[in-house]
Amino acid sequence: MKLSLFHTPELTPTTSQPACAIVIDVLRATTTIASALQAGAEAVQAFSDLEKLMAISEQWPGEKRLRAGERGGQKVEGYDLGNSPLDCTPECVGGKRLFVSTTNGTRALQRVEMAPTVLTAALVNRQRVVNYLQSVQPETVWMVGSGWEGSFSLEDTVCAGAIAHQLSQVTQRPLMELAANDEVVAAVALFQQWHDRLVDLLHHASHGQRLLRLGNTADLEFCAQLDVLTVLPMQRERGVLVKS
Ligand code: 3SL
Repeated sequence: MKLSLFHTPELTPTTSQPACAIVIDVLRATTTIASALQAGAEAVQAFSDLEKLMAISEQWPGEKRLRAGERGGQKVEGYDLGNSPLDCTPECVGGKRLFVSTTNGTRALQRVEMAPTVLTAALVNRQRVVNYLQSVQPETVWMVGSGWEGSFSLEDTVCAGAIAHQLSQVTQRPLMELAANDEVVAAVALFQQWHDRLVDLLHHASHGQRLLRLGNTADLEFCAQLDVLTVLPMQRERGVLVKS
């Protein structure tokens, strides 16, 4: 198994595909996807385009769908939900399909949707992703950070580092053997420095600060938790993630 990290969808190669792609958007899309599926949502269907989301979700029974939209950190007007993992209670999302569009996370998903296996990861379900990699041993694994509008993000990088670090521990394979690019080594160093202060790191992150300005302190605290969810979101068909 060889692990690579690409910090943004834009930096992710388009000329080849990995055996397994892992999309990361700690703040907050992949944390929300994990929370929704853990709480019993039937599936999460991701769209980069709001018009397409509206058109496709219109064909779904009204009582079985929720539209979740975020732009600039805020809920899209007229949608049922924004992008807060804290809204994903069993009462709210149980048995429903979430039709979701966010600024960066759904674009990252689209970038790798053709890979044979597509997973989503966040700090909250890190261990579950590591368990999958340890048991399936895909030959090439790409971790794809969502970043923010094309630029690097601390929170996605620290999550990639948390995955690589734990995988190296459980497989007893040195990081230098697992890592296929320098980004993985740097991400592990970031995780090692901040692993016991993840919430502080999220407060330093530029998107963390944006969310704090919008009053989302509780979301940052939730998203900073390591290994609290046991769900593995996996793409079943293009753009549709289910609990595996
Ligand atoms: O960019 C995204 O995909 C979102 O996760 C951003 S936010 O945290 O909902 O603002």
